[in-house]
Amino acid sequence: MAGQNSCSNNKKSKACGELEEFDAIFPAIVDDLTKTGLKDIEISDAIQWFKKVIEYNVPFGKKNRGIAVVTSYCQLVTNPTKDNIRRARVLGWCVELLQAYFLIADDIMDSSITRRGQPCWYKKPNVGTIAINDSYYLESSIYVLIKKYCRDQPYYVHLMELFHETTLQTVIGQCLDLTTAPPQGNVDFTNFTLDRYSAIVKWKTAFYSFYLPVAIAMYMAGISDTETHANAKTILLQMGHFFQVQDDYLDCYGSPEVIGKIGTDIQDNKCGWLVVQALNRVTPEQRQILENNYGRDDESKIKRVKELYRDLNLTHVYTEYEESSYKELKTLIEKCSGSLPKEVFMAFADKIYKRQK
Ligand code: DMA
Ligand code: MG
Ligand code: MG
Ligand code: MG
Repeated sequence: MAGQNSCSNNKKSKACGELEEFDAIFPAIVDDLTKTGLKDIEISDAIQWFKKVIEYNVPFGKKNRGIAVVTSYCQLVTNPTKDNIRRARVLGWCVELLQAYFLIADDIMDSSITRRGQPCWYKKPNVGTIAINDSYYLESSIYVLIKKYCRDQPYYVHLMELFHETTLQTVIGQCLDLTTAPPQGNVDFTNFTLDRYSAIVKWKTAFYSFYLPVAIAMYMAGISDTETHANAKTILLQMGHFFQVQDDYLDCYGSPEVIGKIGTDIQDNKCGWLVVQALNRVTPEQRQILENNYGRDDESKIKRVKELYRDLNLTHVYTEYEESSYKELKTLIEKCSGSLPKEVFMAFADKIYKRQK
């Protein structure tokens, strides 16, 4: 029976999905983070503000990352206790807090308009640059929760180090992403290589979106040896690469109503998957067209880039890539799972393969 003391990771309990159980503890998380501060008149105005920050920015995503902590944990441990399942859910929300922290900042840096079907937080009239401080708040709140729920656990230090290291990795990735995309009009494709692309997506996306949730579950389950972690990382980083290729594809071809955000990669001059593929296929004339039109916030220039993508048949290139990379991923799972159940990886892979959002 799925309920407070079980997680819905197996086929039998699929009807009552983990998502509902996961969402059900969100109000308690908000309480944990705000209850004491709201009673302190000196800071209660700030905490009231932060309550809005959490409620606007944290709960409305797909929550694949947060839920992966819980489902992975339940696949690694037989008969998990009610308390440990709750811990896994709390740590899942910690991953969602980390994600919300990065997204608030990412939307400012990428000049995005919408996120998860609503205006980006910094775009709200009464928010603006206060969003920068709000992002720091969300990051800090992760450690409040880890301390409250896991301080007495043997894996506490592993968790602290893991969150700190993963944050640094993501910050490094965002730096690569942003500095490879010089500001408007300075188009220079010399760094737009597949190697640079792979580095950007590994650091900005794969560590925090794929390795982090599974690594948390592994530490909770008492699995901390470097070899098992290295093997899991190999699989999960490849999955993360695939996921960011999808994100880049959807930035151009996804519909905003479905993906909840309006793409900005072309005008932001990003070293995304589509432009790297295009550069590998262009004639010298087409390269000139790209140089004249990429990286400018101008509707007609964006349209010209998209026409070039169409001439190069990039949607077909993507479909082929999606098929072949899924096969490669399955082979890698067979090869590298070691002592870990393959289901941990397959369940995650099947959630993202052929996604529309
Ligand atoms: C996202 O890259 C990376 C982080 C760390 C948020 P992105 O800018 O392509 O993401 P999105 O398309 O969601 O803005
Ligand atoms: Mg972005
Ligand atoms: Mg970005
Ligand atoms: Mg994107």
